[in-house]
Amino acid sequence: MAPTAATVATAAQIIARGLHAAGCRHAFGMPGGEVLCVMDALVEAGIAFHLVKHENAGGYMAEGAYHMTGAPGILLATLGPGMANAVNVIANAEQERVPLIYLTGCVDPAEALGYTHQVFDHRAVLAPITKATFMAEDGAVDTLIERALTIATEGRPGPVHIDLPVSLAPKEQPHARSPKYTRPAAMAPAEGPALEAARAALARSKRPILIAGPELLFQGAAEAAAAFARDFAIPVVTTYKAKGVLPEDDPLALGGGGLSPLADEQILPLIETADLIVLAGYDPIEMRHAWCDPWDPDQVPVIEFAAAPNRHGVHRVTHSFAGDIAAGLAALRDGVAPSATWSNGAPAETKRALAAAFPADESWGPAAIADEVRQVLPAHGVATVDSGAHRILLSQIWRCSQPRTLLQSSALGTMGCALPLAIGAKLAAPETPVVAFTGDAGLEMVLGELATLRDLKLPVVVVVFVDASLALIEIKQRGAGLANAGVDFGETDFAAVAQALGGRGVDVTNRAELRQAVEAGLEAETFTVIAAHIDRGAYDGRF
Ligand SMILES: Cc1ncc(C[n+]2csc(CCOP(=O)(O)OP(=O)(O)O)c2C)c(N)n1
Repeated sequence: MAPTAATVATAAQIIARGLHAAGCRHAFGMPGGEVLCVMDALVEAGIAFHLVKHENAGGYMAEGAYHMTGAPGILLATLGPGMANAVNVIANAEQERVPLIYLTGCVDPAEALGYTHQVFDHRAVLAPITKATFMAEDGAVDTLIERALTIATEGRPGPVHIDLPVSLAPKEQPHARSPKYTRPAAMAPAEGPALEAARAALARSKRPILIAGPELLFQGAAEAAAAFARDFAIPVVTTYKAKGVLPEDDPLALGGGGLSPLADEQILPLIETADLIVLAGYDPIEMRHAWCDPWDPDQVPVIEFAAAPNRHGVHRVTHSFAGDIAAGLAALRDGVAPSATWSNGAPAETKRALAAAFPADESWGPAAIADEVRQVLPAHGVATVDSGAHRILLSQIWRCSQPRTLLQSSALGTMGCALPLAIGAKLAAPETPVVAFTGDAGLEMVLGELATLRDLKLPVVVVVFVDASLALIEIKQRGAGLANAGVDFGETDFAAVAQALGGRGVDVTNRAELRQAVEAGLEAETFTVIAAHIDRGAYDGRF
């Protein structure tokens, strides 16, 4: 039906309304003259626009909001320098499977033929790190936003870029349809020989193991996977991103693997003795080299349920079912009676060995910091953690009883994500207590976003591990027998910086001070930075 004159919307309004219809309520970014119209349309559509200090951090805030709401994230940047500032977070969204709509302004294509200031090919920069990149076209903006949302959310989610020419944004689109965004229903595996063989393998198995990954989260299939594991007494290893799929105090939960050699030393030998491996939403993009070809699918049945066909070549499987993972697990167990597993008690022994490898009872140090905050933060509280030595140790120690309660960049593994992830999560779920853990170098990358916390009046607690060192890289440098260079830096007074930016700042050097600071921070009106001082070398031999 053709719209009446009164309802004719501009290109920017059509995009904004489409995003609103998809559930988006928050957008983040830094405007320039070229995107003012888009910003205005977002707000008019009912999507709050949050001004950030750096576009890249804005993308992580959008991701944090996505984890809390399930709606795609929105990042807005102006042309040229604005667009280029977010390259890291777009690559991150691609690797971490985050549905992110990246809106940028651009000069009109006709103008770009004879004008060079701030002009380069945005789409060429973003093509390898997005699921799709589009230039909006007059008369097809309605189709564009529908396609962008579908592509960002279907299968394995990821970022989609829309470049909107300056003069198209305010242009009325008289023939536009109202946005219709239909999330495709996922497919269950069809009956057939592959499914029958998989069922037979489950029925025969005495030593099954389940490896759970983040595709369970975006498909809402975590509970189905946990129930399957419990009903069939199958021990569960997760990636870092999938921690909490099975509450980690469950005897069957073996915690997260993939990044810590010390943890993998315990986990991989157990996998080697399994007689059935079930991969549930497992995506090896989070895993290091030890997880390349960790099994031989000709020797042990490996049954994979994935959101989309795997083309990664990282490992091989016996049967692969792409589509609805919960439906896949239901089809697998259909008609199979659970029986006793692991009569040798090996998974319980692995769990004990993992706990012994990562003791958290030290009087002070990085493990004590994780342990103490875990005791204070309620089970539904959300923690974010940056990249560095602190992340690997914390991810092994931190127990999640629900999924999406430890957010991190575990595929791209970028620094500078923890603070903005926490900001986005807190903004989208104000009742949820949120703590960000970061190294001192990681925090120094994004210090300006403390001012964003101030402006948004969010009482996020930021715990910074202060050791004046790029600890993870210093360990590698020393391990390689290289001279110390480029890994040490001066100690920043983070408490003073926090106060200067309108927040609270506290220095702590023991468990009691830390506990008190976290408790006070969670009750405060504004943000708190807790500078937790640890010794250089505190991570040596720890992961
Ligand atoms: C954007 C980015 N730059 C560089 C790296 C490489 N890198 C990984 S960890 C790390 C050190 C981080 O230091 P800090 O934040 O102090 O944490 P720590 O290792 O001391 O826990 C570096 C430089 C990275 N992952 N991301």
